[in-house]
Parts: sequence; C-alpha cells; structure tokens
Amino acid sequence: MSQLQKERFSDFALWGGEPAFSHPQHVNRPFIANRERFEARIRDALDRGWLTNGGPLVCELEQRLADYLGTKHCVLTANATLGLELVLQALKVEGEVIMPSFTFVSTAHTLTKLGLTPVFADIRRNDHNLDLAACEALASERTGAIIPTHIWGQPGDLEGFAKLSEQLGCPLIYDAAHAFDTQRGDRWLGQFGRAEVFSLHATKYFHAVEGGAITTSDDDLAAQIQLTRNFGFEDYDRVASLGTNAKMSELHAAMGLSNLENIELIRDRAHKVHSTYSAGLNGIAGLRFLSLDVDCHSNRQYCVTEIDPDVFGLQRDQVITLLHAENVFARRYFYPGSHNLKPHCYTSPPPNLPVTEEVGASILVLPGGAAMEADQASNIASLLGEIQRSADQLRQRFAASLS
Ligand code: T4K
Repeated sequence: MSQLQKERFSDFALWGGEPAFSHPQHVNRPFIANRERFEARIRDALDRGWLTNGGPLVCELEQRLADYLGTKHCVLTANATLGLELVLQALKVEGEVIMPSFTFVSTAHTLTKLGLTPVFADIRRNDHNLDLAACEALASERTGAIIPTHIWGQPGDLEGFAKLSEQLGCPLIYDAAHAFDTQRGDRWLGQFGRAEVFSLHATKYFHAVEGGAITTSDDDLAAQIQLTRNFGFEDYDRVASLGTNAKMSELHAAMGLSNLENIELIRDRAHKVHSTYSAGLNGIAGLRFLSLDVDCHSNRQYCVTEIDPDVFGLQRDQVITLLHAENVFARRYFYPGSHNLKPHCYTSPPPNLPVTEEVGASILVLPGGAAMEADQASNIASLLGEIQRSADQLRQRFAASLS
C-alpha cells in the first residue's frame, strides 16, 4: 500500500514520515508464471529419480528455446557466467577482449580468470550500448574477441559489430543476459554473432531460478560446450577434453519450462509496468526515462532512468537514499563500471570512459518486470514526482544533516 502526497520534508520516511510502501519494492523480483505447472514438473522429476546431468526437462527446454528463438542450437548451463566461460574456451580466444565497462562485472571477471585481458570501451549516451567507434579505436591484432552487451534488453549496432569482427577475424559473442524475448526487426536476439549468452537468473525477464542459455548456429561450438559443461565426458568413462561442472539441473529446467509456456503473460505484465512508468515519469524535471528504439521490440524488463541533478534539484544518490527509506530499492546498475571495480581497477593507464562515468553517476534503475503490478509503478512514479517537487527543502535538509 502506498502513502503518497508527501509535501514537507518530514513527510518523507528518511525524516520520520511513514514509508510510501509497507513492503520492500525490489528491482526485478522473480516472477513465477505458473506455480502449479512448476510443482507438477518437480513432482514428476522426483518420481523419475532423474534430477540433473542432461535430464529430459533440460533437453526439452533446450529444444523449446531453440525453436522459440529460431536458433540452430541452444545449450543450457548453470548460469550465464559459466556459459560465457565455456564459449570463450571452446573458441580458444586469446589476448584482448573488447567489452563495455558498463555491464555486470561477471564478464570482466571471467576474462581475467581465463588469462584474457578485458579492454573496456565506452558506451553510447542515448541507449547505453557499446559504442562501435570506440571499439574500432581500441581494436588491434591483439583483439581476440568482442563481447557487447544488449544492455537493458536493447540491441546496439548489430551490423557494425558483425563487420568489425569480420575485419578483425575474431569472434563476436553477445552478452544477451538482459535480452530474452527481444527482436530487432523480425529477428530474435539470440540469432546474432558467433554465440549469444542469456542469463536465466531469478531476476531476469525469463528465468529458471539460475541458468544460462547459449544460442549458436555453430555445430562444433554447441557440441564442445555440451561436453565441457559436463567435465568433458563423452561417455561413461571417456573424457574428451578439459571441462567443468556447468550443468543445469532438472529443477531449474522445470521453472524455465513453466515460465516459457507463459511468456505472453510475462510480456504483457512487464510491458504494462514499463508503459506505466513511461507515462507517470513524463514531465518530472531532470528525470529521463530511457526510451526504446522504435525498430526494436524489447522485453522492457528494465525500467531505467537518469537523474540530472542540476535540473532535478537533488543528486542521484540523495534520491536513492530517499527511495530506500520509502521501501523502494532502486539500484545503480552498473555503477561505478567494471573498470572501477577490483581487480580491474588496477589497469594502468586507466581507460578513458567519459560516457560510462557520466551514465554511472546518473543512473537509477527502478523496480520493474512482470512480478510488479502497474499500480506500484504508478505509485513509484508519483513518489519521484513528490521528491522532485520537494527537492529544494530536501536538499537543504541533506545539507543540514551534514553540518
Ligand atoms: N551479464 C549481464 C549484463 C548481467 O546483468 C548478468 C547478471 C550476467 C551477465 C551474469 O548472469 P548470471 O551468471 O547471473 O546468470 C543481480 C543478479 O544476481 C545477476 O544475475 C544480474 N546480472 C544482476 C544485474 O543482478 P545483484 O548482485 O544485483 O543481485 P541482488 O541479490 O542484489 O538482487 C537483485 C534484486 O533482485 C534485488 O533488488 C533483490 C531482488 N531479488 C533477488 C533475488 C535473487 C529478489 O527479489 N528475489 C530473489 O530471489 O545481481
């Protein structure tokens, strides 16, 4: 339940008012699209006594995802981080890998763990996707791969990156962690590059509690990952290569299947929340709601805003502090950028990423996705309006609390 109409600073929870929400509003809470079907699948799996190691539910989900996305192969893994690791190893990537700093730190960690060098390139101001020109400037004979992220579920310059990877003769691998159920024109994301890696983490639009899905049209790559996710076993006691344990369990696949067969419901709910924000946030001075590329049918899982402090009247971090007190747990994804996090921050000289720094300082990701009700989004938008209208009082109050 939301208590709105906050006018004086003392109405705000940070200074003693009642929180606008009685329960925490988290960014992208897991949505369980059909609990009954999930529970039925779990019961079947328990009865079968087959719980992991390439069971029937994992095989079914792989086939259904490949059919849905129109890709030749889909290989499921325990999570996207391990999925990317397996792709890089299978493709024998060496040297430097060009990637955005403005993404989840898992990619930079994976590269470093494999002895590769992340080379951080800047992003575009309008949609936060990797900047092609910045990548071209960093490309060299040392470049072993390029890994753009379809950030917030929107693709960047797909054609430009395809061309660049061809020129360099190195693989283009998409981090599609945010991008399930998104199309560019009439093609699903999942069909681009040498491989795409989706995250099926609980906070994602389409999830399997934990999981990764690698899509590719490369037969050898798919076959290699199928081996390496299971210690390299090709038979009961024959090991074909080095490998690890990156298998998805049947219980996770049960959640994935139950969500996939309700994808329209997920889409409908996530889109409603997104469009409610779009309308509700419109006109709040100094707050920009990230708009969507008209040629892209995005899943709209992420509800992303930027705060311009000079116009809004408060710093982004002051807004976050106020929201958290009101039980709205907005996040600063992907502040401060991977290049500022350990151990990647020790690179000398540090990369020059002005747009990454600027966006990281202004970003505010709001609770969104299918698990939310549109009413809640509307109330959060109104709360942000109240905060902006009271910005002068609130700013003075912050200043007084420091003195
Ligand atoms: N590439 C990109 C671009 C990614 O965003 C990610 C993951 C990856 C690669 C790697 O994919 P995986 O290897 O994870 O498959 C979360 C997720 O853990 C992470 O998967 C995700 N990106 C990232 C953007 O968000 P944290 O550290 O922010 O998680 P946490 O625990 O703070 O939870 C996020 C929000 O969700 C909170 O507001 C609380 C809420 N929540 C979370 C869980 C787990 C719930 O309400 N219920 C839950 O069960 O990383």
